[in-house]
Amino acid sequence: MSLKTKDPQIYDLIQRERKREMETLDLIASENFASKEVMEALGSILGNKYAENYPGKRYYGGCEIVDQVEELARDRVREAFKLPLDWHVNVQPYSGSPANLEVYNALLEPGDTIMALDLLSGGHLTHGSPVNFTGKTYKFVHYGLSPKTGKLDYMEILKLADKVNPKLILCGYTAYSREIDFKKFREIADKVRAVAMADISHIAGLIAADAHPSPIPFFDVVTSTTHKTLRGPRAAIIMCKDKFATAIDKSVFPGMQGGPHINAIAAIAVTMKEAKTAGFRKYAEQVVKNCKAMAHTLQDFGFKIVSGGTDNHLMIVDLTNKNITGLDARKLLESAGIVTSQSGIPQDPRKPWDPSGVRLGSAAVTSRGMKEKEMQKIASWIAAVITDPSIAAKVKQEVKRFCKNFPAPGL
Ligand code: DSN
Repeated sequence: MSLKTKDPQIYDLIQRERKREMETLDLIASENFASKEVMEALGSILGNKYAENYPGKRYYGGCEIVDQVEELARDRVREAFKLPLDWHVNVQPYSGSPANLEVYNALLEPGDTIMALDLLSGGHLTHGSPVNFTGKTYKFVHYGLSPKTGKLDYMEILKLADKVNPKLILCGYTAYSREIDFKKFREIADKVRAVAMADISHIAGLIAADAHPSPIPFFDVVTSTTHKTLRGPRAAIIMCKDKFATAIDKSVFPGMQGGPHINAIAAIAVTMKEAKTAGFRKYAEQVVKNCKAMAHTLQDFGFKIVSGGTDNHLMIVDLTNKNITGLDARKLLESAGIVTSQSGIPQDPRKPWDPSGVRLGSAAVTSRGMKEKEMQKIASWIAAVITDPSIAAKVKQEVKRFCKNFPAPGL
C-alpha cells in the first residue's frame, strides 16, 4: 500500500506543499531543492538502524554496513572541502544548531567568553542570542558591522578582541552578503590566542565549488549545515584540526546526541559526491551571478542593499526608505508568490520579529535553472509589488506561469 491510500491526510499535505514549492519563487536564502537521489538516501531503510558511537566501535550489533556509509560520508566531506591530512570530520550532528553547541561544549567551559556577530547584524541564534541556550551559558561579546559600510570592520573586531580576550572567535553568518576575510580573522585569533571557529552553513556550497574562499587553511574548527547552498539533507557536519577531534567526537556522542541518523549521513555522502561535479560548480558560480543581478536591479529601483551589494548567495534589503517593515514586506511578497524571510539590518531600531529588512537568496531559484535575466524579472516584480500592493494577486498569477518553465529538481 502507498502513503496515498494508507495516510491520505499526510499524502495530501505533501502534495499541497509540492504544488506550493512548484508555483512560487523561493528566495529564502537558507532553502534549496535537494536532488531525488539525496531524498532517496534520506528516505531509505538506513533510518531503521541504531549505531551509537563511531565506525568500528558501536554499542549495537549489525553495524558493518552502516559503518561503511559513515566512513564514505566522512571521506567525501574531506574531498569536497579539500581537508588537509591533519583534519578530522564528524558527520553525526543532527543539524546546525546542535553542531555549534557541540563545538562549544567540547572546547569551552560555561561562562567562557566567545566573540561573534550579533543576531540583527547577521549572526545566528546559536551565536549567543540572549534568548538562546548559548547566550545563557557562555559570555558572548558581540561585534557588529561598520555603520558606515555595513561590512565587517576587522580593526574594530581586533580592538574588541584585545579588550575582552575571548577563548573563541566565531565568524560565518546567516545574513551577511560580503566575502569573509578568514585570514584576517586568523590573525586576530592568534593575537589573543583564541580558537578560530567558522560556521559556514550558508556559504558551504560556494566554498566547495571555489566560489567563496575557504576558512580551512586558516581555522581550527568549521561547522556547516548540509542543506543550504550545499543542497543536501537537513543535517550538519563538523570539521576540525586533529588536536580537537577526540573532544569534539565525545561532545557529539555521548555528550549531546544519541544514535546518529544514518539515513541523513548517507544523504550527506550523496551530497558531497554531487558537490564534486562540474554541474555543481556551474550552479554555485551562477548563484553568485544571479544574486548580484537581483541586487543591481533592486538598486536601480531605489532599494537600499545593506553593505551596498553582495558577493555571495544572499542580500539584505533595507526597507527603511520604502515605508514598509520587514514582516509586512514578507507577507505582501508572499501574496504575490515570492517567498522571503524578514531580516534585521545593522543597528536595527526594530525588533527581530518585525525588523527593518528582508533577506533574499538566489540558491533555490538557481537550482531551478534561472539566470540573470530571470533575476531581473523577479527584482522588477518585487519593486512593483512593494510600490503598489494592489497588484500582488495579478503578479502571483504571472509568477505561477513563469515557474512552469523552471521545474525544480527533486519535485
Ligand atoms: N534559520 C537559518 C536561516 O534561515 O538562515 C539558519 O539556521
